[in-house]
Amino acid sequence: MKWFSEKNDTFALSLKIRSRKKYKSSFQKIEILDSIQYGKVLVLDGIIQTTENDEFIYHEMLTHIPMLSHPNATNILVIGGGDGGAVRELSKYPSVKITLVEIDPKVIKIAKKEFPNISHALNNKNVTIINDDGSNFIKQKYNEYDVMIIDSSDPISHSANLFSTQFYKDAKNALKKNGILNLQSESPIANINFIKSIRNTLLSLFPIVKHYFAPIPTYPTGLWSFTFASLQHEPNLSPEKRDLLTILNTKYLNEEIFHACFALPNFIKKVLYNAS
Ligand code: SPD
Repeated sequence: MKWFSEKNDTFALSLKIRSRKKYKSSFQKIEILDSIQYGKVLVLDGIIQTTENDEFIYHEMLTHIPMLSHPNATNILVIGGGDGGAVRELSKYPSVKITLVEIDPKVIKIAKKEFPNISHALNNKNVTIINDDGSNFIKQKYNEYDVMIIDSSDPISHSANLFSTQFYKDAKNALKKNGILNLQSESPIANINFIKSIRNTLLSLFPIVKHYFAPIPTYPTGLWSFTFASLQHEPNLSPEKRDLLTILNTKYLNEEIFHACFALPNFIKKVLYNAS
């Protein structure tokens, strides 16, 4: 048996694997691993995106926190997320219309074949798939979406635009006035200053900016952040939404975690809120 390692300048995460398939698209290298610990794994340009055994934590936390906080989200935009995990979670809400904008059609094709339990909702009638760069796509959109989910890869290569000030301005315009923007915002242990810079940019556009955290064992450092931004809505679990959460069939998120995930460890508070 072999090992796969995701390596950056300072550390590596290794998985023992049974097999490794390699593909190439016009955007990136795509690999499918069969790992002992985490099941099948989607890797893009050497970076782990999705594993069968821990993806539920990431996708539930990325989608349900904003969806449950919004009083009535029906028109949803997902940027990135070609594996379909975010769309699967969003499809649990009645009467939603979901648009997925994924730059790389090959990721969707491979996800449908290799990860049916993650990608199945991509075939739903209420899901529209558009292959485009999300940062271009939202430039033509005004006052349209209730919730926007940014399910990007790390801020390099074609994903870098999805962390830019211009992108956040365009996202604000694309959202309805009571909309919520929610993004994956990297590891607080690897780069808390990056989260701080996202925070400062978003605070220049939205009065409400909140960060929350979850363990994602296969992302570097294992602790991951999400950032929630809105003009009107704070993260909130109303009594009706509490009832809805109990029937979403989530494996990670529950009422206690909904509240606890916003509790910030001191080292994060210190940087994000200049707390002593
Ligand atoms: N370090 C990798 C972070 C990737 C976050 N996005 C993953 C997309 C899964 N739908």
